[in-house]
Amino acid sequence: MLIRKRRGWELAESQATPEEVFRNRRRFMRAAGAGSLLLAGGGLLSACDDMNGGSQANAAESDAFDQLSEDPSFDLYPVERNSRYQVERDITERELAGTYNNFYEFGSSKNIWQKAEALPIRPWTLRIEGEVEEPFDIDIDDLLARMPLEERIYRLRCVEAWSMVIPWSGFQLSHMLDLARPTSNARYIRFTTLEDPEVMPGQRAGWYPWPYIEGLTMEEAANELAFMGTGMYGAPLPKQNGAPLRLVVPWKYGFKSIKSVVSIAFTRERPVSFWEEIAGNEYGFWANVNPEVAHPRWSQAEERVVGNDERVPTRIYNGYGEYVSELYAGMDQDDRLYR
Ligand SMILES: Nc1nc2c(c(=O)[nH]1)N[C@H]1C(S)=C(S)[C@@H](COP(=O)(O)O)O[C@H]1N2
Ligand SMILES: [Mo]
Repeated sequence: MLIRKRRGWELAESQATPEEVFRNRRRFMRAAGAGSLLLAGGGLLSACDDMNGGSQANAAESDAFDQLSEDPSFDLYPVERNSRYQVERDITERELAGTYNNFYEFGSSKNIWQKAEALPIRPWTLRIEGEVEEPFDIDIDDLLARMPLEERIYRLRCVEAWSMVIPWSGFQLSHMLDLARPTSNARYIRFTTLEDPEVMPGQRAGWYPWPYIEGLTMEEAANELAFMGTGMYGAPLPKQNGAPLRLVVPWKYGFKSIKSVVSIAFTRERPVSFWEEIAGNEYGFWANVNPEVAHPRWSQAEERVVGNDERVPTRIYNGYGEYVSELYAGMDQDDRLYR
């Protein structure tokens, strides 16, 4: 394996590294999904269960970040790191985070980054609607100019039992709540991904309930950890990672962190999310990371660290219990995942 490990404290280097250097530092990508966690059974075609990955197909030089210098928000980054959020594990190699992705709009393998280059990210308008004082549209670059951008290093735990550690750039979701001015009727937020089958081949597959939708309660959205990602590794968000705007909720399984968001709607009723509609008994609304509640088809007790394939114990709320366990006090263990 040719994957060089970068220690957490080395991030400063990558943060300070100009895009030129990143782009010239192209690496062979072999590792990632190769051969791990082959599961028996699994007749059901659904959510995120491409568990043995697909990035081994990508055993060539990747230009996974070439697009970024053309992004109009390029000069906003890097942004200052918020040191409140520490992760004791190594930061995932940038190349891996940018080439081992789940983005079903572009296909069900992990190797979709080239296809995602077709995603048009400008102009990009975010619609704020539903139970708000006044619905409005905001242009992504106006939004970026108004939000206090910061960097946060968060764990990412996919329901497929692999994990990464990613330095996101973006802003705390609560700042956008202030901007949106929800009414007292708002109990949930429904996030929606762009729908455009012309550029998203996965959306031509009729058996999925497009567009991708995710939801949070207002209390979850107001939690300090809830974050809107606009960049990563000190640069704008690559398209394959959900440019220009995606949710990042690190205490929940990765599928909750919806990519390429075009609408944020405040609702009275709990939204039904994309994977919940496909298989609600496997991918519930709450989807809080919980080593004790197995997925119906596999254990969640351990996770595979993408980059070195180490197996480590999964942590309740993905290690963020001190921030979020209050939100679920009194809720039944199983309900946290399935209901
Ligand atoms: N719109 C959309 N958002 C999505 C997905 C998707 O298929 N479509 N996949 C989810 C899953 S299963 C995971 S694990 C994360 C992966 O984010 P990353 O590719 O940036 O690591 O995105 C989530 N957001
Ligand atoms: Mo996932």
